[in-house]
Amino acid sequence: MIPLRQEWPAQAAERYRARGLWQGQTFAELLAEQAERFADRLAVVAGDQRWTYAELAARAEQAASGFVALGLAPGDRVLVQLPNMAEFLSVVFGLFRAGLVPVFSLPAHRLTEVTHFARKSEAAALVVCERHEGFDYRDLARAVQAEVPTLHHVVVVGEPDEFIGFGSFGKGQPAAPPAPSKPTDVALVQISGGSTGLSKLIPRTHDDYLYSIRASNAICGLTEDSVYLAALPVAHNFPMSSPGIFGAICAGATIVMAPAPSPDVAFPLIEREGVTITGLVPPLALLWLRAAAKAKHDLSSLQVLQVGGAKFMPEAARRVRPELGCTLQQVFGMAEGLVNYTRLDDPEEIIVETQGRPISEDDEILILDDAGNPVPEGEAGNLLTRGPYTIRGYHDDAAANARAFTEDGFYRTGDVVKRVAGGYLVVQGRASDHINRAGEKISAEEIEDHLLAHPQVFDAAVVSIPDQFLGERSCAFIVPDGDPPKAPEIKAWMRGRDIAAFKVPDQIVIVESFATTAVGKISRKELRAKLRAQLLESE
Ligand code: J2J
Repeated sequence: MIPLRQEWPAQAAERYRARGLWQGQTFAELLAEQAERFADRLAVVAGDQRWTYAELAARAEQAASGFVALGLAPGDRVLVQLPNMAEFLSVVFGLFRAGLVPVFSLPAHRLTEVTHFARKSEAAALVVCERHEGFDYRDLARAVQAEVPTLHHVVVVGEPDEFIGFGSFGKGQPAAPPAPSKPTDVALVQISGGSTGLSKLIPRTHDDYLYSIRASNAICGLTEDSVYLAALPVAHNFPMSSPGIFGAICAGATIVMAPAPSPDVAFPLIEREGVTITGLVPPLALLWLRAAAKAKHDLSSLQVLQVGGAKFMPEAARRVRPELGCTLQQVFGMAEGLVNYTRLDDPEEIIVETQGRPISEDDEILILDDAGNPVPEGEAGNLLTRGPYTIRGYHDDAAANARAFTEDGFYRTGDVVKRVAGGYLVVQGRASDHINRAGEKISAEEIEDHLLAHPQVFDAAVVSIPDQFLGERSCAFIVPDGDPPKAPEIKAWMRGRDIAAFKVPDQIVIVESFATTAVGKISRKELRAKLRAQLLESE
């Protein structure tokens, strides 16, 4: 098994510790502490389940016993694919308690993605729910298990069929022995947005992740009286850690799990549970703004609406305070680390016009031109960063690491930003070729690879097209091999590739050939840019 590692140079690590950023605590220790301090306070609400901190800790303890009884050993990886439900927390904290490492997959992921994560992480077990939004995850688990030889166990929240049920999991088993995790160990694995090819694995340590979460709590005003609505899928880094569900646990606050982020589901929950803060991607924020005008529910408890994952346009941002009656907080973050927030007491212009500034004084920011030289203040350039919670490398991917990190450890975010007064960043675009579809990142390369497998496709280029609602949508240009395929056929065929539905191209354009320059073949990047420009011109 390839060990999971995330290491900073000794000097940097010492500084982060000396400055009190890395506090030397693990997630298992955190929950144990909170269960003492906030024993009878409400930790999580989901449907008609309401668990106190003491109850959550007891359930996590039982889950830990179950995982140990399966024969899993500290350091083993467990793929977790669960929607927003209370058990997400008992599973994940059960894994932490047993010294196991959760690897997070989104509910939208399908066989292609889940198999890739399971293989790449050498996962020994998979935890899924029975079904969600009409999809049966047991079928998926069966197919993944057939492909991945290390995947010995499947645990199902709900009716397990031939698998292990989470209902009585760990009951009557001996207590899990103390897990030997160190704060510098990898606590969990996040998934990259995947700017080139398949998603990469992002190992985060207890020290670094907990620092980013605690510092986020301070910036977002999370206290034990806060009620956090988990509207976005909690496996994603934003609702997990900025400050998200883990921030809520760190604060002794209450998490309300929304099964869906739409206003008809979320608004009644806000009223019933007195939700004070939540996070959305821009298209959802637009939906909420539209629905708020005729909402029958009392949303007055909501103090902070965080919006991030993709650029929130100033015109929409400006509407949040008057129409929703709460403070907008823009969040520009990435699963690799760096998170920027507008501060709650910032002037309205900063909140509306910028994507915030870094969490930490120790976040180092470089904004460079394509030749690698710093751009003058206020001009756009490529954003690079390193700091106390930004990774120094992906798991087991030397080629990606060589591309994405400089020799002195800066992460090339692929984002193009400008820095304005006060160190605030404004996202201008990006250098890398992915599509940010409503906050879901799609790698152009990954989709092109799928398209090239189609017998009637000679060549394919996938680009992002501005979209009023989604922010961006995906468009696939296809050069046919013989008879041109029809767009609906291509879409249906893509759906059959067992990939997340958001990756199926929104638009398909058949072209005779891809233009090449007189000199010869142009790069993929130039080609995509050219095709995008042609399409936009013709519209
Ligand atoms: C423009 N682009 C943004 C924003 C992210 C908090 C919030 C979001 C994420 C996230 C996260 C953006 N405006 N406000 O992990 O903890 C784009 C950038 C960035 C990429 C990272 C968090 N907020 N982006 O979205 O790993 O291109 O994390 O590099 O999914 O999303 O995507 P991801």
